[in-house]
Amino acid sequence: MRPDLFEAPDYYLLDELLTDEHKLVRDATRDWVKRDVSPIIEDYAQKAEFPTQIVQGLAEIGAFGPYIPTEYGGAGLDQISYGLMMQEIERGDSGVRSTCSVQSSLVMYPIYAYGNEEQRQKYLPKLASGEWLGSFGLTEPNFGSNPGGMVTNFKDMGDHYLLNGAKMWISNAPFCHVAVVWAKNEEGRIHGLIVERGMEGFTTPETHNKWSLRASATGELVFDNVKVPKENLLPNKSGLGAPLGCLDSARYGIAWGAIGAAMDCYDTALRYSKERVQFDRPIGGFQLQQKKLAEMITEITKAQLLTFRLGQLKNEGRATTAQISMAKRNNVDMALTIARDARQMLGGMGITGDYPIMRHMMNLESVVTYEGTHDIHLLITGMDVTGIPAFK
Ligand code: TGC
Ligand code: FAD
Repeated sequence: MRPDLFEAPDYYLLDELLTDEHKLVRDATRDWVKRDVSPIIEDYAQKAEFPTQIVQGLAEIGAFGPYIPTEYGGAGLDQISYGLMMQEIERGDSGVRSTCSVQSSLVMYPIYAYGNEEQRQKYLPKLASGEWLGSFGLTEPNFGSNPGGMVTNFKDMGDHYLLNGAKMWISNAPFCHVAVVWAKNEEGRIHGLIVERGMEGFTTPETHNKWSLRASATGELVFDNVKVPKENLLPNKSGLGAPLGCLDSARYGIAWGAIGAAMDCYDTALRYSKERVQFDRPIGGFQLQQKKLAEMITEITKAQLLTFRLGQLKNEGRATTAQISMAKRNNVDMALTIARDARQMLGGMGITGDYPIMRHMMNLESVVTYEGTHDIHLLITGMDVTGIPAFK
């Protein structure tokens, strides 16, 4: 890939609304991405391999548990800093941001919010330091958009639980040390269990042949009579609302992350449009190309404003699930449209790994599907404004 010359667009001077801490976190993450992600990411995406060497760096910049209190090893930052971090990391690659989302919002968050003190002390510092990586098992082969139908289950055997079932499409599964797994008890109530690698009957086969998120490892979590110690059940919340509560936090991070991918595509296309000459003038001088660039910066700016306000609401504990859905859906769709237009602006060069656009575009096909599909988020908004659920 060519040198990373990224310059972030800030058309409405949003920087003026950020605190010094926000800017420090954002700039440190941006520098780290330029130094440690951009030079290697294309190669890893082409090889379909997760770059394990960046795990330590992610931990050092605070990307594992940005908003988890420092007493548990987290960075103790606010929600806007968390969002800016996700934006910068996804500017590098959605797969790398995925690893952070899973670790922070889908593994550390439920242990912090639904776990007891012993569980927090045992797992959170190791996850924050990157010594352990986690995964989150909600989706099953027959239950994706409808996780409430899950069939993975556990039985109370007196001194332990016996876990059976399978989860599919699980980020980080192939190498995770621990998995937060959602399963039904004998009464059909959903609970979270912490399953550790090495427990007999627990396997994590990798999912191959993905055209998207190639630098992120995806796999299954398979439970064949796994004996889970009773102390590994998350005691403080149960029901479908427990995993959905984690999704609120991860979807919020994705709303910011998608802006990063869009900014990278826009910035690349803008630079290219000034350099590439056809018919004796830079292609950026043609109205059709200017239309694309003007629409891109307009949509990025709208997404930045939407997300910044959402961050303020999240800091105040007032952001609703439906508001988060709107931002996730809008921003990922916006990024995907920009990636497709930016790719066209680069002509044939747009399909090569010399530029990041095609990789972003393919990654975003997963981002628009996971954490609730584009259509499910529309239905969440529809339900919120009408009061009538249209899922079933
Ligand atoms: P529904 O009846 O609406 O709700 C069941 C219970 O949950 C409560 N609830 C929530 N609680 C907390 N936070 C939320 N966001 C909540 N949303 C709902 C709700 O109040 C109710 O509570 P109670 O006490 O009344 O029982 O549930 P439903 O079965 O009708 O489903 C609703 C629907 C479709 C919106 C939901 O199932 C959904 O969001 N589906 C999408 C599934 C999804 O997003 N899966 C993501 C898997 S994880 C993933 O993709 C990780 S990718 C990671 C990466 O690599 O970055
Ligand atoms: P389905 O639910 O089968 O949906 C198929 C289509 O039907 C979609 O277009 C959907 O919008 C539509 N549809 C479904 N229901 C309705 C309805 N009621 N009304 C209208 N349309 C509907 N899951 C995890 O638990 N943990 C992870 O770490 C994780 N990582 C992932 C990583 C990747 C790369 C991918 C691709 C997925 C990951 N997922 C993970 C799973 C992801 O959350 C699911 O793929 C997603 O929720 C959709 O489920 P599904 O694929 O089964 O599609």
